[in-house]
Amino acid sequence: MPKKTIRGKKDLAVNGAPPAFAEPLHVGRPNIGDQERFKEALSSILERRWLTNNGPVVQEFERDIARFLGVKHCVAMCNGTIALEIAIRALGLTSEVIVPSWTFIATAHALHWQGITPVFADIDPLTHNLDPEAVRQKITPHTTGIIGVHLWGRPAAVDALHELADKHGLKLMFDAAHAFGCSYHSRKIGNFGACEVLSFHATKIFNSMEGGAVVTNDDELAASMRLMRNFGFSGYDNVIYPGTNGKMPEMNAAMGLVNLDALPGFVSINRRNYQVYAECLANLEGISLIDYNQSDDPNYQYVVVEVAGDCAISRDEIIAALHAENILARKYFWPGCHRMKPYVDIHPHAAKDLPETERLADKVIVLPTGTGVSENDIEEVATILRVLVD
Ligand code: T4K
Repeated sequence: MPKKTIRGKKDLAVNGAPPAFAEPLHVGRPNIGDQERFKEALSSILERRWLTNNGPVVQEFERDIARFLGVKHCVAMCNGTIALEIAIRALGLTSEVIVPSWTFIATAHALHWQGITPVFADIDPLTHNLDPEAVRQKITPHTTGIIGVHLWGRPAAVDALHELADKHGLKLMFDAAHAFGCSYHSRKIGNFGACEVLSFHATKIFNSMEGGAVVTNDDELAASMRLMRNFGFSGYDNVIYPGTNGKMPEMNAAMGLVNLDALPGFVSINRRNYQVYAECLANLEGISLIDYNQSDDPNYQYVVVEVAGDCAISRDEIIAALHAENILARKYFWPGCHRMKPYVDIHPHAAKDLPETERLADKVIVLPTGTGVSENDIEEVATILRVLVD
């Protein structure tokens, strides 16, 4: 709960006043469903003494996720990053793969970690997603695939990327870490490309504490990913694939099942939060909230604003002022993967081909939302923003 009245700049914490919130207001506070049901599920797991290695709860979780998304296979994993790595390997990607730089670092790392070069293509400033024309310009004889990201849960340019991949004989997959439950042309995200990767990290709208999955309609791909997540074992004593340990523990699947039932409630709170932000921030000079298209079934996981170049105060000053109030807004995904050390080493001049990414990286703020954030909290955040840009 906010605890002070703000009438002007002198009431702000950056100017010596007490912070608006006694406890931090987070962007990624976990949404948690029925705690009693989770505790019961945990007791059963302990009684059964089957804790991991494709246990019954994981199998139920996989069936429920596949049904919810209308996809043939869900291969549950220990987190989204390992799920990306396994999908990349199972698809046989090598050499160069085109990705956005405007994404969480895991998208690029999952390639780099396996000796594949992520080649960064620029984004469309309106959607924040890969610009297919920029992708086309990055295709070389070494390119083997494209990873689109449905950033903020807004679908990537799925059709155009499919067309491009088909034309050039490239594999296409999607990082759908933000897009659980969202749709593209009335089909759930999860059904596009060769496969799509989900994250169920604690900070995601739908979480299994840690967790992730690859979903696909390709039987062969699903079968090879199942082997790869379990060291390549095909029965006792027989390894037929290179593999790793990507298994989801039973406890995480239990959390996932409880939260899957609660998902409609989480989305409706996020939608309400988004609408309150939209009302409170309307007509605020220099700050604009990104839109969601109703027909894409947005999950409203992220409340993203852009600070205009001519705003009275810079994005970084706003972030500093919000943090002083205990509002832990984030600059996701500043400064762009291409400006992080491992990728500066590989592509020292990447920025010149990424003008939209560069521009956006200096503008974006992600504001707190989720079931832990109330209408009052949002009104207070908006009041502070209004005073800041005044
Ligand atoms: N692809 C994309 C596009 C992604 O965004 C991600 C992950 C991945 C792939 C990889 O999926 P995973 O391997 O993670 O399954 C967070 C998350 O750790 C990460 O999952 C997420 N994207 C990314 C966007 O955000 P950080 O480093 O910003 O997290 P952190 O620790 O600063 O936490 C964020 C906020 O949430 C803080 O204010 C604290 C709060 N929080 C966090 C946790 C873990 C809580 O209140 N409770 C908690 O339990 O990366």
